[in-house]
Amino acid sequence: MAEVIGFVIIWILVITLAEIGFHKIQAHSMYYTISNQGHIALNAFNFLSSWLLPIFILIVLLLIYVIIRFRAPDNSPKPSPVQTMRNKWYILLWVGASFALNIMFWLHPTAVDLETMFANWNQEQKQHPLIVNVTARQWEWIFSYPQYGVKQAVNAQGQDELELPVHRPVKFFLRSEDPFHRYDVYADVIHSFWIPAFGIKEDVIPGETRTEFLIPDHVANYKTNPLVRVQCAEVCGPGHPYMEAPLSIVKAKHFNQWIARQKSLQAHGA
Ligand SMILES: [Cu+2]
Repeated sequence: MAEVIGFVIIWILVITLAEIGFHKIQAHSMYYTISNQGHIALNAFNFLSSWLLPIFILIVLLLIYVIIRFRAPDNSPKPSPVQTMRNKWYILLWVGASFALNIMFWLHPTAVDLETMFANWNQEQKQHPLIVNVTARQWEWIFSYPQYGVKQAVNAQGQDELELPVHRPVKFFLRSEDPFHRYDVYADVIHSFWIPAFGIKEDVIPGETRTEFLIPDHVANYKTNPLVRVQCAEVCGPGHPYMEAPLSIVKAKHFNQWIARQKSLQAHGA
């Protein structure tokens, strides 16, 4: 019994240290999250991590404890006399606890957060969302803004770029290029639309149209933070690592100026 109590005390001590360390890392976050969807995902990640740390530590401590405690004496060739195969209470506790934890994680964060996301999408649908058509091809991201008649948004150097107004819902339609709608060798391959700062990643599949819905909640720029970019996250050929595009989130006023600039570039055949 004393051994069990000692083990539990050590377990709690290590958990305390690990959780303190984990919260320190969170405070100086390695993540940079600037979308409503991203915050939901990040909170879920943090919640699950803080629950999984004690379980991980329990397993590692048990392993170390068992290795030391039940080590066979150096010069004894015979096996230990009593071999306990089963302990009813141990099995009940282990299975019961695993079951309870899984049910809990399914309810929160999975079901609760999905409900929140669906509610957000219903709400955002009513708020005149910005539509961005995204076309992935080897090896380029093409962004068009059908509500503004902008066919391909580019910067001064003629490179594709994505610009979004802050606090306005945006709906991305994601397609892999298929210029002749033949789903054959002319169609492009599978890509993956990843914006690290938004906490979203969605495969872009030839012949399918997929969507992403979110609200950017900070003015930000790829120049100050490389996580603010579009990156392909599905190996799609030799150009894959360079299949990225800069992203800027700007105030509504600047977005309108940017749209005007895109239209004049387009009019002048740039
Ligand atoms: Cu790729």
